[in-house]
Amino acid sequence: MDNRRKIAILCHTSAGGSGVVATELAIALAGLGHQVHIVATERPFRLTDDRMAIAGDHAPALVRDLGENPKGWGHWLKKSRESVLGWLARTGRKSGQGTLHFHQITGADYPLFKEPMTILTASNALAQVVERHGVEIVHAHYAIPHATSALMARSMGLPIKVVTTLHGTDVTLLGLEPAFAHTTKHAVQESDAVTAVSRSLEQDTRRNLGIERPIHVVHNWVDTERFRPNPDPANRLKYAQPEEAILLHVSNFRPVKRPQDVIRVFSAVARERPARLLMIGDGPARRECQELALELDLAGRVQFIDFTPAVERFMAVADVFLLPSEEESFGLVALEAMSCGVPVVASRAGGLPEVVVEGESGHLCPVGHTEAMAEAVLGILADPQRRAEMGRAARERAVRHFRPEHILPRYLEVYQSALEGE
Ligand code: GMT
Repeated sequence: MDNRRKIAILCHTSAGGSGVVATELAIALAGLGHQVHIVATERPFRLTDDRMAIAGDHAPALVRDLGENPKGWGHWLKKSRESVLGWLARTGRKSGQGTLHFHQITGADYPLFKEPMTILTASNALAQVVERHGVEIVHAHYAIPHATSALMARSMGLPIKVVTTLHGTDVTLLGLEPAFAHTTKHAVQESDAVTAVSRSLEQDTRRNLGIERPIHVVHNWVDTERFRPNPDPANRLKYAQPEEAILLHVSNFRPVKRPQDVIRVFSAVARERPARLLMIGDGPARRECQELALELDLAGRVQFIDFTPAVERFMAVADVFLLPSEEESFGLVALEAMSCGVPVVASRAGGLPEVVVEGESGHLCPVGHTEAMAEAVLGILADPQRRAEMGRAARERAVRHFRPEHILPRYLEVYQSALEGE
């Protein structure tokens, strides 16, 4: 796409992959020269201050302008911009100075309303942004409720195309709930273009919702400059003794992640060799995980660390990354770990086989088979040379297939096809 576009991105802001993907996409699009508007209830957690130069607040929308203050872009954006600019140069496309704005969706504060009115307030905020800034494309991340809000804005007669990205649980869990099934199907059917983050999710969407329309598969990407191997013995010593292996899990501790399985896998590993487990993040099942760790006599060997946007610090010290999810449409955290050169032991669920190659960049085991996962971990740890080879293969796979310049053009093609009416 050669023209600068005006794009609004509607996303969830809590610690979760869909918000990460939306944020990274927004930053990269601005880096390419497009005018990008993030519309959300609060600033997405990965859109940290150092990644967004503050140009001032303008009521009612908070507007922060990256383009006018490129010095504030920080290391990541510089690198990302360089890699995207490299891609532009190679493909003969033009670049330019883009802008990134954040618009906060404000709540409806009226005593009659007991329920949150997010669908309405989001579509209203979107309509304002579209009118004020001439937005042409609204990219809704996660069908519920964002695609519905975007469609509502379009039905107000605004000249926008709605692109919806399905991230996983919006289809695999929520889309199946009777409370959401009809509205999710409607959102997917009526969007001008739809993407899914894996082939597996594309197939689940067709199967679960009975959808026949085209769905473009656009995988998650990883910034391989930021997520890179960084062997630093001093950093490692903060978490474990030299002879101890470090296992790592990062998630929002929702039941779908099966975080208790991580504790069980670790328990079996720790019976056989010195090891530590780092559990990063927070969510509904964290307390249960802490209790299970105590019950299994693992106190002192499992460390729970609150969610941090700088997860790469922990990935750099890990020997194996664990992701035993029940469902996982892609597994962005697994890809980030691979990019840091860390082999992954995960469940053979959803799109994970599209990310982790069995026996090469890690191991995939049936969901809930914690003994098999522990064996896989012990196998990797038993042979340091093999572990290093797997780590290299994991990194190579991330670099070869999942860098922004591989994935970003796919989104641009989807935007183009939506503008042309598919
Ligand atoms: O994984 C989560 O709990 C968060 C969730 C989200 O929607 O924020 O992540 C989903 O989207 C990510 C980005 O596309 C994918 O990498 C994750 O695999 C997917 N999570 C699940 O399918 C459980």
